Amino acid sequence: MYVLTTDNGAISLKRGDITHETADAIVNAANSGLLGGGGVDGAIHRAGGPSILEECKLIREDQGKCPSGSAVVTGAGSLKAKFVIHAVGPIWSGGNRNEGPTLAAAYSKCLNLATEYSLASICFPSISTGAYRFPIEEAAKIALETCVSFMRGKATTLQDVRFVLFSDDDLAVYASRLEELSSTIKSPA
Ligand code: AR6
Repeated sequence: MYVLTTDNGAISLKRGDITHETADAIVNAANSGLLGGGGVDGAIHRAGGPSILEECKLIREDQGKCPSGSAVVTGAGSLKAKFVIHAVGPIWSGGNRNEGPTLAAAYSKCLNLATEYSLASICFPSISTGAYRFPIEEAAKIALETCVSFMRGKATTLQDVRFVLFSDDDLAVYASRLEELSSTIKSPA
């Protein structure tokens, strides 16, 4: 079990299919168009049913595309969740196009939205490390640092922040980044 405990709650890692998770919110690695795609996006729309796309279309009509580094909320259709938070990560293009801060912003936006909606649990996939080709070592560090710093520093309703990684290799990368972070965190004297 890979867990880092903070004052607010736990950040944990597991291998699995995010569409099978039970949580208040499941995060989707979406694109700016918000109208579905492959990877985890395709899996969430398939498993959750058509109501998720209908809500995404309404959001598109209302506010246009969702920029990278941001996120929007819909219901979760038939998933075992109350909400899907559709987060748009950056497309990797070498690392000099603000990809790191944009990825951190996408995670922060999800954590802030979950808090705004008074949610206790949230599941993240590894945003941007599939079709968007963000190197997973660096993405994992950014993802975990953003969540740890949020859970340590902010007043939040969140108690359970769960990363659901799709392969053993991805889980191993996240686990070693989490271990590094755990060793740098000092308990108060
Ligand atoms: N559960 C958990 N993780 C999954 C699942 C699943 N069911 N399926 C895939 N992954 P990607 P991105 C992992 O490509 O890089 C889409 O077409 C996958 O192994 O889904 O942010 C969107 O519409 C990888 O580790 O998202 C966008 O156009 C991670 O999820 C674009 O891809 C993210 O891979 C977004 O690209």
